[in-house]
Amino acid sequence: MKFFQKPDKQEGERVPPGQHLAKGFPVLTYGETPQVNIETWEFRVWGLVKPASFTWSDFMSLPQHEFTADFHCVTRWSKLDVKWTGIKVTDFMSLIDVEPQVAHVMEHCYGGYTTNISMADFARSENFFAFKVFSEPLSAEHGGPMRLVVPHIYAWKSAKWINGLEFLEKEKLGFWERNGYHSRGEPWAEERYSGS
Ligand SMILES: Nc1nc2c(c(=O)[nH]1)N[C@H]1C(S)=C(S)[C@@H](COP(=O)(O)O)O[C@H]1N2
Ligand SMILES: [Mo]
Repeated sequence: MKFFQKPDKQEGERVPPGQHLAKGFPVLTYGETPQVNIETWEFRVWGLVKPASFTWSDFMSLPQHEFTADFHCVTRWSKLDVKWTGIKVTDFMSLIDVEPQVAHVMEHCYGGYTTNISMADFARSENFFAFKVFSEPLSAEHGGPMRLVVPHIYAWKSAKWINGLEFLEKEKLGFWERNGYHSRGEPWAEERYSGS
């Protein structure tokens, strides 16, 4: 049994260069999987924004949508048509007061992982905070209870166990970005490593 399958023609057009289709849904985590309880779950915003904190029920009172999106890991596996349930980043953004000079965002997580993204790549209506995948509550290993999904960028920017956003004028680098990964990570341009 092979772990990776060659994409067929139709699917092939949706698989970025240098990627193969994964069988199943691999888990890619650096370090331990945090166990996060929704009763005590807290999501904070800070930096160039009016500081605020949100509970699980604050998030659940926002409009919920189904999203179907392809998922591309920089370690060269992709998974097409992942079906998620979540809340649009743009709906969440309407709750907070970000200063006009903000151009970058640092995503923060339970467990300490960070990843940076430009405001232009972040504040898009096709990006979402996911709490279900394939109609089931998101498992801890896939980032439950809540993760970010940014479909148009390599999945290391889709922060699992996300619990905060830091709004910045100048770019700061997150965990993988400090360790040689590209600051943007667009899969069709194969922006895998910094300097590429
Ligand atoms: N907090 C956190 N988020 C993370 C990671 C991580 O190690 N910690 N890994 C990233 C990477 S490299 C990928 S490919 C995806 C993998 O998501 P999955 O484990 O649900 O497949 O999560 C991303 N988000
Ligand atoms: Mo990844």
